[in-house]
Amino acid sequence: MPELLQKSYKKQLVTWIGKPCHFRLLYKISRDGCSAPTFHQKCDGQGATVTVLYNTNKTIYGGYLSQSWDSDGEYIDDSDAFLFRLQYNGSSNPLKFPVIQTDNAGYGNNGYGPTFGGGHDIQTFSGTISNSGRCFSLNGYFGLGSSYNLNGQNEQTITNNSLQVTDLEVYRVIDGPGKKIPDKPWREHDAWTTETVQAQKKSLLAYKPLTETNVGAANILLIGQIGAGKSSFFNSVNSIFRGKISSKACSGSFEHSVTTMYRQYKVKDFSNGKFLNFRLCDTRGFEEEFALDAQEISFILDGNIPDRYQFNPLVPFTPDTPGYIKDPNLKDKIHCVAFVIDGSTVDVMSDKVQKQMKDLQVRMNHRGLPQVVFLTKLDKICPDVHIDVKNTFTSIAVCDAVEKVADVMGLPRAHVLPVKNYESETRLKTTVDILLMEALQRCLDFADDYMDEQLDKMTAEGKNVRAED
Ligand SMILES: Nc1nc2c(ncn2[C@@H]2O[C@H](COP(=O)(O)OP(=O)(O)OP(=O)(O)O)[C@@H](O)[C@H]2O)c(=O)[nH]1
Ligand SMILES: [Mg+2]
Repeated sequence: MPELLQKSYKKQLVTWIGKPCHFRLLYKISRDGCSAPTFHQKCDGQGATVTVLYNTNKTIYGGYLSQSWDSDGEYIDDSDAFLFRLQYNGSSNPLKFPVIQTDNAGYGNNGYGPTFGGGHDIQTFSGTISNSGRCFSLNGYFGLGSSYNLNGQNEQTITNNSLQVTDLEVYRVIDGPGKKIPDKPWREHDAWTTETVQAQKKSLLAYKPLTETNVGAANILLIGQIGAGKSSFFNSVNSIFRGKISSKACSGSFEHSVTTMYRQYKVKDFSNGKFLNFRLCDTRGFEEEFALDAQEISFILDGNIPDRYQFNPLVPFTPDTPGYIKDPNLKDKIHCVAFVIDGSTVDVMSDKVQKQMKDLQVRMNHRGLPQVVFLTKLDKICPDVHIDVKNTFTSIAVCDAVEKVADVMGLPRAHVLPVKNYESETRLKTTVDILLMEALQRCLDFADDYMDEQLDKMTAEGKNVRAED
């Protein structure tokens, strides 16, 4: 689950703390549960921390302690402590409130969540609080002004009078600047402008596989875990060329794969009614306990499985299955594979899932098939990208996820393509379009290389080459 604290607020906190430092998330009530013992278990003895509350009035406030939390029922003496407000009513509005009664800066009690000041200035919660729908109604209280100097502010202007929070996070404050990618992007990219969108569209509309291959449309296979965003990727690309958000392929979150039918989707450009010369082949997703049938995947790669084939996990596809394409040509085969991976799960990808991907890769490598990764849900990896997709190539979290996936998949970093699918948007966005079309264009370039290579092979052998397991 991603951190909520955006980069600009982190920078503000570093300025207030007054020395180079960075943050590591220790505790988050929406992830770990809102319970005083859990807070202490995760945060006691960790050194300096910052506690941040996000309330339903779009106000962000909290407190910093340079000393560790503990559970001994005593006050924590800390002359560097301060309370703060970062955001008020949805707008950035940072203010710092220094400690004045330093021996009462914090209060460590196993029955209490983060508590600041004698009195207490902020008592976040006690015991355990359950999540009531979209927020947590914390049972704490404010005694602001007891141990901290409010500089003329009050409970209303600091907290917007609410302990109803969507989240509460505690970060460990670590000395040193941390891994920093300055303002220079970690990957070169085109300008985030409508001109770029137009140029990308033009290039995709003009795309055509080499005439000698006799292939009318390049086939890109979308493959990956359930819920990774395969169908959403097709829907997103389709939306771009439709000129508005559309959701032709079923997408959503269910226990098992939402997609149960093999579909070779074509994309139509609504401005001229023509189809683009590629197909996005959407498969069902695999699960930790429910691998894809390896032979079935081979049939897909080799072009034996027809469009609209209904997957049946109990009865795998065989040459006797109705619709089996007996002598597929290059035009029926897959020309590039895109592993669709949910960026927000990269850190917790199980060994089983990694093994499934490796097994699939063996089959692809065997056929010399180019592979890329579409790293989806960037907005869930990094709060800055959630705010603006333009931050993708300066986001450390995205850069880390790209490196990690490249490592796991044994692919060059340049083959890992960050994307954000359309999911909650109601209108198209230049930035989202640019990432999607960049990823697609890369796939088509790789598909062309593959077809070119196959053509050479066929010419050399004087026949239609079919890969075998
Ligand atoms: N926030 C966010 N959500 C996304 C993104 N891409 C997909 N989703 C959501 O993730 C859920 C699953 O997406 P699908 O496109 O159905 O995933 P799939 O890979 O086709 O899943 P199966 O067909 O079940 O294997 C949906 O609720 C999408 O709205 C993304 O980039 N960001
Ligand atoms: Mg799907």
